Amino acid sequence: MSVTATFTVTGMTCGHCVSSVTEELTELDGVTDVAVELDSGAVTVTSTRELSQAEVKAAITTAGYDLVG
Ligand SMILES: [Cu+2]
Repeated sequence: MSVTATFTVTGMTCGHCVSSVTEELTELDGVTDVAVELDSGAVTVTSTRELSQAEVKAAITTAGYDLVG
């Protein structure tokens, strides 16, 4: 099973921010791919299970950014 969900992250300004967010999200159980669009803040996460908003928010907060919504 593969689930794709898109989230909006604010506060990212450069490639380093993109790597931080990608790294934290990749550490979530079941995540197989993370695609970050720096300009729009759109973060697309592909995983083998449905992720909860809470765990995604926690990962993004740990990275130092904010999840919209
Ligand atoms: Cu940065």
